Formats: sequence, structure tokens, C-alpha cells
Amino acid sequence: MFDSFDPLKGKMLRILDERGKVLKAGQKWMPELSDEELVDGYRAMVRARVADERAVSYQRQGRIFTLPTNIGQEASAVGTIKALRPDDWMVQSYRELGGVLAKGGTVKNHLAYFSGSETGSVHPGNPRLLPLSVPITSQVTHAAGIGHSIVYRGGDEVAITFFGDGGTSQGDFNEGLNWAAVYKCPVIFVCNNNQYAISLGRAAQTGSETLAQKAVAFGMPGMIVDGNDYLAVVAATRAAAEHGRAGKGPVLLEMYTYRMGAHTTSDDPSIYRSKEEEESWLAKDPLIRMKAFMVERKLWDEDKEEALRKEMGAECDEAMREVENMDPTPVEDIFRYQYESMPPELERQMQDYKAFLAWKESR
Ligand SMILES: Cc1ncc(C[n+]2csc(CCOP(=O)(O)OP(=O)(O)O)c2C)c(N)n1
Ligand SMILES: [Mg+2]
Repeated sequence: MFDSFDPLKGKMLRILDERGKVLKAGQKWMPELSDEELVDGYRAMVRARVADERAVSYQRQGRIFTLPTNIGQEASAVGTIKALRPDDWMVQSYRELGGVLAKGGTVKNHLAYFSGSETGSVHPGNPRLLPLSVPITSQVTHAAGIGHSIVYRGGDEVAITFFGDGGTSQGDFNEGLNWAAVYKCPVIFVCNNNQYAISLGRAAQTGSETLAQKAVAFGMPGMIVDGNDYLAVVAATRAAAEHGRAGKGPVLLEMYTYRMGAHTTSDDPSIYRSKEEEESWLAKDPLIRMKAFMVERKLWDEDKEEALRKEMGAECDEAMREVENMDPTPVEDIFRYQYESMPPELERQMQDYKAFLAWKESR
């Protein structure tokens, strides 16, 4: 597959067109998926969409802090994880809620995290899902490290990590990809090119024609994938996983997509992008496209959609209530997890901070 999609020629893997019809050129790459798997994948995207919509509404009600959403990028988040095994590692940034839920994470944990509780990072059942990473691309080196440990132990798992178009300008991106390529680490580097890094457009981010072509210099396959096409995402991720499991090393996948929402709830994109642009991408919504494909195959209908949205909405409301009833996060949590036992300097900082809080409260 990677030979057929030379990133230097700007080729893109796409299976479904914007109306959910299988493209002639896409047929060859159609991933084998049972009806149950198709329904499962689409449901996971809808669940993520509803969870994001609810979370924004909780934020507007002042019930949680600022948060980013996955809206518009669900195919990339869900399709990648659904293409992998439960024992593979997911190393997230902060914009992959669909993948987090598909990996076994919970909405409650997500909401807890954005309510300021680090306990949200520890999902029940301990899926191989790392805590979300706000410092841009710090997670990329973590994924390279996990990939290296897989090589060292002789395992056949893969690590998948996610970052944005903006992330490719960071040092960690270069360090992570270089390391993984040199040591043939089984890492799938997913660059979600959603056209913006907050307000900075893709064209101002790099002089490279495509982001996938950066793979060439590192010595790994790179490919552009229509990131709003669930089937293309599954097919590309399966190929990348096979490559990694066969000991051939990492792959860079540029998921060509669009951040349909604001950068975070603190952002107002109307200042830096046009209504026309936003509307042109509305028609490319990954959910609409996949839904059309599913309806055509009689695997989905409006009643199912409505029932799922309702069920998921109730699940989110319940999760939000549970988070609101959680004990407040102890101050110690800010200091607790960096070392196995707290060194004296950190202990001193913690005591200083507690004294500061006591002073603040007494004013
Ligand atoms: C190391 C670092 N520098 C700056 C920031 C501030 N910041 C938060 S998100 C963001 C833009 C990231 O854009 P991109 O990588 O395209 O990801 P997206 O948010 O579009 O998914 C920046 C600069 C940060 N979180 N970490
Ligand atoms: Mg971006």
C-alpha cells in the first residue's frame, strides 16, 4: 500500500466519496469488516460526537474547565484504534476522545480530567492508554520509547501516537520519529492534519508540500489518508500495524481532516477563518459520510441513530453527575506521581504550596 501512495506526489488514500459511495479507485483497498464491525465503528463515532457536544455544553454551564473537542476528526480517532489490538498501546494527545472511548476509556474519566482531577487519567481496567498530553508532541517521544521497549522484549504489539499539524514543528516530533526509524520501533505516527494549530493555518506551519513527506527524510513510509473516511483510516492503520509487527519499523500517516469545532472552548475561530470554509467542510463530516454508507447497506437508520444519541446523552449526564460528586482532588496529587517516593525538594515545594493556599484562604 505504501508504495502506491507516494507522499511526495501528494497522493491520498480514499475509499468513500463525500456521499458515502465506494470510489472505483478505493475498491482495491476496502478493508475486510463484518457488518457488526461496521456498526460498531459507526456507533463509536456517534458516541464520541455526542460526548463532545455534551462536554461543550457542561463547559458552557460552568461545570467543567476549558476543553478541546474531537468533533470532525472522529474517523481518524476511532478507525485507527478499531484497526488495532487491545494489547497495542495508545499514546494520545488531547484531541482523540473517539479513540480513547474505543480503547476502553470512559466519558467519566474524560470529564474528571477536564474538571481538574488527575484521577481521570487512570481508566478502569487499565487499557493500554497513556494519559493525555497537553505539551505539544511530548507524547511522540513516549511512543518511540514504548516502541523501543517492544523491540527490546521481542513483542509484536505496536504503539500508536497522535499529534497535530502544528506538532510537526516541534523538536519532539523530530526526535521521536528519528529514534523510531533508527531502531525500527513498531510505532504508528498519526499526524492529524486538521488545517490549524489554534489560529495558525497549515500553509504557515511548514514549507513542506505535505506533512506525510517528512517521513521520507526519516527513512520510513509516509502516506496521506483521507482522515474523514473511516474505511480509509482502518485500511491504512492495518497496513501500518502489519508493517510494525513484521519488524519493519514505524510509519507516518497524515490524516487529512478538519477541526470542525473551535481549538478549545476558549477559542473563537470566526476571527481567523471564514464561514465559507467551515461550511465546505461540513459536507465532508466523517459521520455523514459513513452514515450514508451504512444506510445504503441497511445497517443503520434514523431510529437507531436517535436511540443511540439519546442513550449516549444520558450516559454523559450520569457521568457528569458522578464527577461532580467526586471528592475534591487532594493538593498532594500535584506532587505525588513524578517519583516513586517524593524527594525532599519536592516535599518542601508541596509544604510551601499548602502554606500559600492556607494564607490565601485566610484572607
Ligand atoms: C510545547 C507546547 N507549546 C505550546 C503549546 C500551546 N498550544 C496548545 S495547542 C497548540 C496548537 C497545536 O496545534 P496542532 O499540533 O495542529 O494540534 P491541534 O490542536 O490542531 O489538534 C499550541 C501551540 C503547548 N500546549 N505545548
Ligand atoms: Mg492542528
